[in-house]
Amino acid sequence: MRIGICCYPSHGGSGVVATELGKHLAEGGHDVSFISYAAPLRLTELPPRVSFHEVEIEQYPLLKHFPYTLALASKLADVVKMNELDVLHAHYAIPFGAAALLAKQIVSPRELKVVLTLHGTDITLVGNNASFKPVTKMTIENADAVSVVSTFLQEETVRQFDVQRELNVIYNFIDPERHDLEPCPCIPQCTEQSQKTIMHISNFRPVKRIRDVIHVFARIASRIDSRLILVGDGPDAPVAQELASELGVLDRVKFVGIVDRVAPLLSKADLFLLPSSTESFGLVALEAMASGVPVIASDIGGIPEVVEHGSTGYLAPVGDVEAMARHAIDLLSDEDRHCAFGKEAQEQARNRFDYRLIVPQYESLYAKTLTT
Ligand code: GMT
Repeated sequence: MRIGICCYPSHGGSGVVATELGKHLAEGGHDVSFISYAAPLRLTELPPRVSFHEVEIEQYPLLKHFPYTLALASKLADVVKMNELDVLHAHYAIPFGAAALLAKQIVSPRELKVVLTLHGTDITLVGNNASFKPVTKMTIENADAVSVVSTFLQEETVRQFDVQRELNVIYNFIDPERHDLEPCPCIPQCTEQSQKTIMHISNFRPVKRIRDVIHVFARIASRIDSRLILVGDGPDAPVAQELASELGVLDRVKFVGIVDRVAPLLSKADLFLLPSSTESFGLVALEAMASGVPVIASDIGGIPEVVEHGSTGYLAPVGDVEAMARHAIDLLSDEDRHCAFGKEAQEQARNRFDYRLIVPQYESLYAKTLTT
């Protein structure tokens, strides 16, 4: 098939899923065209059968706000015609789903199928905002096929947008080999390493509850020799720094910034924290598990579909930093249990979320749209 993928190129989970999906599809023999305003973070080089098309953003004095969605729709239509695409796969309803539907109209009567993947905040936050809600609903209703990244998001989409159509659950995925390249974190943590490494990776937006990350870490650090590695960047990064200083743990917090490969860092972690207020799936939690790192997270959204309380990590109510810290301290103080959790996390990540299980589900969805 000839597939176009449009997504956010930045370090959010939807861009990561879209990019890795495109690369695996190309490995499987499909032609894949990425369309975005910048090359996606994990598309550092172009593998065979992959092309990248940049949406140009120009400023005109007349336009106070550049209408990116329209420029994107025009570019999508151009690439559809030029590369003779069969399917346009939009990751995130706003603006990609809407722009893909516009492109479909532009190229009409040429046949083009639009597949939309809803990732989470496009339903729970952004797309649900009154300024976008009618467009989000129209996009979900008019795409040729829609997938969602968890059963939670499936139910939430129906609840918030009152849509009747089929929403196919296709989970996020990992490439086990990528995590294999790194040493199993069980080895250093159980034999040589005395200082424990706690890790958090995100885009530092309010939904990630960065303050909770610092509060949980401060409690852990008061009982266990440990350091906190913060990976990523975003508006709440200064909040983390201020609070860590206030709580007297700043010297044990390291800010790594944005990285394109998280597996090497995860191989150094003993525990991963994800105390988000909402999370439709939690791709970073899955990546941590794939590296054998147990997860302490909020019992919210799609996280319980990924992290199993009491065997691959622990879940606690949103904001319950006491419970999260208690679970973390208990786990880090019991080497046997910590190792068992790490191994179970790695096994579940590989048995349930290997890309070889998930990518064919997208291929079937594309094939289904092309036969209807
Ligand atoms: O909030 C983020 O982490 C970014 C966001 C995105 O769209 O890039 O992530 C969402 O999509 C990921 C990939 O499907 C999911 O794993 C994340 O859980 C989801 N984030 C939220 O729902 C907050």
